[in-house]
Amino acid sequence: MGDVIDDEPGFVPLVFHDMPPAEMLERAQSFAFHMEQRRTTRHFSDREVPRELIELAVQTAGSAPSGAHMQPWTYVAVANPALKQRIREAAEAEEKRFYEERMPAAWEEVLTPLGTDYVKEHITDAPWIVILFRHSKRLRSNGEWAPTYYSQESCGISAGMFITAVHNMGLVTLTHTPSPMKFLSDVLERPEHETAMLLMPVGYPADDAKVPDIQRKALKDILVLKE
Ligand code: IYR
Repeated sequence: MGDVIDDEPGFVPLVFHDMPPAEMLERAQSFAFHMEQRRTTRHFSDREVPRELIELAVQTAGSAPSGAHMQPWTYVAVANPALKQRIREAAEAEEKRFYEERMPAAWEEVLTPLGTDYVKEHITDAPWIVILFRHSKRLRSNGEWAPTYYSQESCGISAGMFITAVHNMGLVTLTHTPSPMKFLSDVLERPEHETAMLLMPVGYPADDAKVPDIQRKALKDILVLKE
């Protein structure tokens, strides 16, 4: 069996660590418990975070699976205060219009309990903001543009891994979606085939950080078993 794979160009043996069942269960339980503690907060401290931690979170995000292995993502990590200020001002201008003019009633009714508004202090408070750009196209080696595949799904998975990595290293983040986001391409000088998808401040929570008093769905409400 191994011989067949070894002989196939472009393939290498899978590195897989078979774990004892008791260890599997122990790891699954402790990881689930750890992830259950994750919360999204809008209240960040300005306490510094070393660049290496941000690099490791993006490295983790970059290990995500992606459609046709296109890896259709670029993470832009911003610590520069002047740049964060410009991004905050542009985001707040867009958000003000959304909150005061464009938000439909059905949207407002589910957003109000989360306590969001157009003021985005997290963009300047957090030591880092990380913007995920999705690649909608790729340049082929013959110079022609071609589509990427399942880039929304791929970037969604990658962002989830980024959020998990940030929680695992003892920091907090927020999935902020300024709308519309085109200004991020301009301010951060990204090429036309990259589209901003998420803005994630990363840092320590503020001393008085608050989170909405909300519950997660129970396992029985999100899992359907057919055994
Ligand atoms: N983009 C806005 C509005 C907003 C929308 C959803 I859906 C949220 O879960 C939270 C906020 C903002 O970032 O404030």
